[in-house]
Amino acid sequence: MQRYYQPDIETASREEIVKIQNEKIVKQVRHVYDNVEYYRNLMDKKGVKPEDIKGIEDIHKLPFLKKDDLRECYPYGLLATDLKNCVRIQSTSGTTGKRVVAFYTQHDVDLWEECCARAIVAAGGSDEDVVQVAYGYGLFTGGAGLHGGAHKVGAMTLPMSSGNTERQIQFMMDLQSTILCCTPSYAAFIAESLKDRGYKPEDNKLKAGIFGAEPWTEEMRQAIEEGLGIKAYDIYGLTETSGPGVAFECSEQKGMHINEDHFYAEIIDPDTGEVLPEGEKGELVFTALDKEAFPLLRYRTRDICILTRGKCSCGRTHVKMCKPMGRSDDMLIIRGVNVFPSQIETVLLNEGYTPNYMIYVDRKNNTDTLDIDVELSVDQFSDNIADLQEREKKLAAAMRTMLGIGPKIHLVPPKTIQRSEGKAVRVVDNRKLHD
Ligand code: DLL
Repeated sequence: MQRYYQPDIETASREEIVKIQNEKIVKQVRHVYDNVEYYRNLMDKKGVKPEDIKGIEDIHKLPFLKKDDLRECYPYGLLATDLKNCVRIQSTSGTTGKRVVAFYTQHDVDLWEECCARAIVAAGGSDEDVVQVAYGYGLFTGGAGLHGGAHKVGAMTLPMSSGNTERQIQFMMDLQSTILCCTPSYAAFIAESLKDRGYKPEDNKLKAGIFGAEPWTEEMRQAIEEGLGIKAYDIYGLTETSGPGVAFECSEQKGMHINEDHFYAEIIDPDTGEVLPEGEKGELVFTALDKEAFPLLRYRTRDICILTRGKCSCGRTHVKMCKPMGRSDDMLIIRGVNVFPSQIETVLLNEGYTPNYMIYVDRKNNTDTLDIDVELSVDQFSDNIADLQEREKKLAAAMRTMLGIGPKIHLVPPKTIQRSEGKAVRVVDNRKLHD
C-alpha cells in the first residue's frame, strides 16, 4: 500500500527541509515586497528590507499580519500577482465583519490539492477508494480542498457537499464509500443517523474519516470511531493559508504533520509576539513559503497550539502541531476563569453523554453565568424527576472539577438540540448584548 503521496518531501531530512525553506523564504519575501504595497509598508516601518532575509532563521525580523490587516485590505490589497493569473477565489465562513477573500493561481491550487492528497494517503487512501466529500462546497475551502486532493490520489470522488443526510447515507451505502470527509460534528450526526436507521457500524464500508475545520476532542474522536467503525483522522487549515491540508494526521493519530515545505509554522506569545521554543503553548503563526497569489507572511491564526519535532512512527519528518486548543478568541472568561468549550465536551463524553450540547454565557447582577444544555440519549431519558436532578448534580460536579467553576446543567430530551452539518456553533455568549 502507498504510504506517502510525495515520499521524498514527506520523509526528507531536517537539513533538506531547512534548505527548501531557506530558498523559498528569500524568494517569497522579495515577491511580496515587490508586489504587495501594504506589506512593503509594514516592512519599511519595521526597517526590514528583503535582503535582510537570508534564510528561514531571519523570519522573526518580518512583521506579523493579523485578521484586521486582511479586513483592511479587502478585497485586493494583499494580492501579489496580476488578477489575470488567478483562477480561483475561496472565502471564509465568518458571519461577522468582512469576509476574507483568498486568491489562487493554478500553481496555488495544485500545491493546495497536493497537501490534501498527502492527508488522504496518510489516512490510508489510494486510487482504490471511494471518497465521500461531505464538507460544504462553494466559497468554503473544505469541499474544494478535499475534492481536489481525492482527484490527485485517483480515488473515486463523491462530491456530496454538506447536508441532506438522507442522501449522504443512501450514497454511502449504495456506492460503498470508504473514506468520509466532513466536520467532526457532522460525522457524529451521520453516525447517529445511521444508528437511528438500524445500521450497525459494520454495515458500512467506511474505513477512515478525515475530519477538521473545527475543534474536536479525543473523546469525540473515540465516539465517532465507534459510531462509524472507522479510524478518524484530524486535518487542519484555514482559508488564509489556502484551506484544509496545512497539517494532517498520520497513522499514529497523535498530532498533525505540518506541510513544512509550503507552510512555515511558529508559536508566539500572543501578548508580546515573542517566538516561543518548541513544546511551548502559544499562538500559531504561518508563513506561506511558495504561494503566488495570496502569500501571507507571518499570519497570526489566533489558534492556540504546541509544535513538536519528535520522531514519528509513520516515517514522516515534518513538524507536528497538536490539536488546536480552541482559538484565542473562542476562550470564554467566566468569572475570571478561562474556559475552553473543548473542556466541556471532554467532561460530557467522559460522563457518557452525547456530543449534543449548547453553552450559554450571560451576566446577571454583574455576575457571569454559565448554563449548559445537555441532550440525553433515548436510553438516558427518564420521566423520574429525582433521577434527572441527580444526574444534573453529578454532571455539574464533574464540570466544576474540570473547569474550576460550576455551571448550571439542564438536561434536555433526545433530539432537541440542533445538529450541525458544517462547523458546529455551540456557544452563545449573551454578555455582549449588555456591554
Ligand atoms: O476550516 C479549512 C478547513 C476545511 C480545515 C476542512 C479542515 C477541514 P476556515 O473556515 O478559514 O478554514 O477556518 C479556519 O478553523 O483557524 C481553526 O480555528 C479552525 N480549524 C480548522 N481545522 C481545525 C482542526 C477551514 N482540525 C479555522 N481542529 C482555523 C481545530 C480547526 N480547529
